[in-house]
Amino acid sequence: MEFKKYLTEQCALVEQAMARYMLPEEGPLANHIKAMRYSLFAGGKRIRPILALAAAEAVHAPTEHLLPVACALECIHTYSLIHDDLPAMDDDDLRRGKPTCHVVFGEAEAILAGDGLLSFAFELMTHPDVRQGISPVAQLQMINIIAKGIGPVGMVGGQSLDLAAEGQAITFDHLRLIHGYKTGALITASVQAGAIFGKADDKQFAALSRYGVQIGLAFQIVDDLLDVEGTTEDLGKTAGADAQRNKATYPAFFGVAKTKVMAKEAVDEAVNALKIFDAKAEPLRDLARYIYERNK
Ligand code: GRG
Repeated sequence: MEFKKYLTEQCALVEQAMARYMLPEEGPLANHIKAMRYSLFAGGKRIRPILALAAAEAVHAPTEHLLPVACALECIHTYSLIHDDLPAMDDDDLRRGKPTCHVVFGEAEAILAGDGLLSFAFELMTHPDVRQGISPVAQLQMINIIAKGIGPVGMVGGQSLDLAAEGQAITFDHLRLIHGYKTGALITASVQAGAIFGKADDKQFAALSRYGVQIGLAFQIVDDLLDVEGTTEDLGKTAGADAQRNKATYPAFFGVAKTKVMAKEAVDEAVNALKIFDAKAEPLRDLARYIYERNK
């Protein structure tokens, strides 16, 4: 119950910050900004920003000046969803319970809305507010880690591998590689960004990185499971889409029961990685359990 309250409060904090930092829908660019805002404010669990804030909290850092970076992580995540849903990629018409960006604004504007959100994320990460909580060197290090996590040897590379693997017989090792890049890299980078902002020492940074890798893995395994067991209504996106596209997934390799065990193992390993931290890391531990138990 206490964690549920924490999650609601952190989600509200992120929503308020996004409302504060996001461009207003006015002037000659109103339609472009409207498309960005449409997908950004369509709901979403806000897991990546909340993870960044919780990682900073775990090393006893005040998080107020991390908020622009938290918002940037959500902008990046939203851009990836908009582009993932495009006809040239997964061609989905439902996301976060609403028609996808390209259905509402057209394909070209949806591409630009994604590009706009990605670029705006870099404005947010270099926002003057962030500099009040971090040295310029650490800020650069944080931006570098996020850029790597979302780039060619991260999320974008993972998406490329994922598309190439569609309909192909791939090995489990290759599936793990895809998941690690496509989903895990941004989640890990979110945790690491919070750690750097919070001035984590080397040992703390290594532990938080191990945590990030494991929850990234758990997140994607559960996503695979929800595609099989969840409903379109709960998920806000089309259930059963992986099977329809003949995608390799954990349940396709191992069946549902074993996949659940594997997700739980990843969560346990994530929690285990946090044993050097005190009670301030409790939200991170709870977030790992939440990732396993979520139904959307
Ligand atoms: C197009 C560059 C590019 C990358 C796409 C994120 C991604 C890579 C594709 C999305 C496809 C997908 C379903 C991936 C599985 C994991 C995932 C990112 C799920 C959606 O994230 P949630 O559950 O969504 O955090 P909300 O809506 O809650 O933010």
